[in-house]
Amino acid sequence: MNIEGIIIDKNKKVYTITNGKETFTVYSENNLDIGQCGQFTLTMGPHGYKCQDFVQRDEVYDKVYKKVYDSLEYNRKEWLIKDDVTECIKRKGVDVIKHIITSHKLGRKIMVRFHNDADGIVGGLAMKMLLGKILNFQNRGAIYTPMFAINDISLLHNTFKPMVILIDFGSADENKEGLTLLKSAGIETIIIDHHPYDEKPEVDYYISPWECGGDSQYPAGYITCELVMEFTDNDMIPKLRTISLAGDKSNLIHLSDDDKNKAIILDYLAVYSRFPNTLSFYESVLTDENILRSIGMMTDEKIGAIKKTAKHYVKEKKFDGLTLVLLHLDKLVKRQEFPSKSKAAGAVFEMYDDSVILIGYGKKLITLRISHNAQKIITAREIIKEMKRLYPEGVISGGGHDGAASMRCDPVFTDIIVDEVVKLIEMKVDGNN
Ligand SMILES: [Mn+2]
Repeated sequence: MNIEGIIIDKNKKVYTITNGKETFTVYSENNLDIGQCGQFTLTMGPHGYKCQDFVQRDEVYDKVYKKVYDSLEYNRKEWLIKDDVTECIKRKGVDVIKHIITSHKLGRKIMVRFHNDADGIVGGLAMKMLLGKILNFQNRGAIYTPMFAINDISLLHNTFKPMVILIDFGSADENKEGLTLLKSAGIETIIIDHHPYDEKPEVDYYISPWECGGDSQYPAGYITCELVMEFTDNDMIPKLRTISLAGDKSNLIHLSDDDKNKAIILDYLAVYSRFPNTLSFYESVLTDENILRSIGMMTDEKIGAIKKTAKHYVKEKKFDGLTLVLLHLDKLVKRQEFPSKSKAAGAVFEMYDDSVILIGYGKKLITLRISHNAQKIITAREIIKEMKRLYPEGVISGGGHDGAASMRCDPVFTDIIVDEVVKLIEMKVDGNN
């Protein structure tokens, strides 16, 4: 029997070959590699198929790809959030997911990197549930640094047509260097993100609500879940959607306390999980009521303690219809512990009502929280953009959303920049009155 196919897996001399419709387990004396494609001549022996002859033909890859791609059907009903933005994301995103599934089925190496918070974790989990076993990394921070890129290139460079998928980060300018490295190594790159950008990142596929007339309110994990659900019936994914929305405090729909608690638990775990392939761990925690309950108690306690002591580290300034809050984070939060400085700033921010700008600062971090109402005066992104312009050597990196964003600063400059942010806000308030 002759088949046109691709080797998608191997274990010593036993190969898995697909022709796009069926897979064959084949024994071969030849030393072949994953990704090799062409015509295989098979004979059936007492122990299964044996490869008698193999002729490499590169064009077979595209043929098999097309067969698999065209055979993928989506099975879906309505998205949780149904509007023009999600309609557009769906239209553009479904084909990208088809490409990912097909690539995975053809034996390509796929690495998923996700932001280390609830939203990012949800996106990573959805991808894992779609594809099964994948190489996954929790990305420390929201930037794809050259260090991470080199790490990934070294892991992937000898594998068959590798692909990197970044979830919930990768859009801001600071990612350029890392993304350029990936590109130069010939690694196909896909970003699913909802962070805003100045310049659209140059990657092979880019899925973002900002490309569809939306904004950060449509979190990356949520988008990933909905797109993945087009292709799989896994019953955990619908629940993950709302955890993502809760994690990034989206107010597009009403969210339950259970969603909010689970999001906080993922944020908690993310602070401490520094090992590779964390997704299986998160998955098992989310399905274990006992662990959920005990971690839930711990996070409640820690956030409660933060809220209680925050008043000692807070300075407030009242304007007409706006409260400006300065929060000293280094004393409030322990390094490398939950909640992170930015999550602590978020928790304190929640204690205020609708018109508030909070500036949380530590030795080398400034994090901003701006309520929806106050974003009419100025957004967190505008502030960071202006600080980067004024202190290019003081702001090491910075970015985020309109209502929540952070800057890493050279410690020499942090206090100066905080003063400058206050001045800028005062100026804007004056201008508005
Ligand atoms: Mn996010």
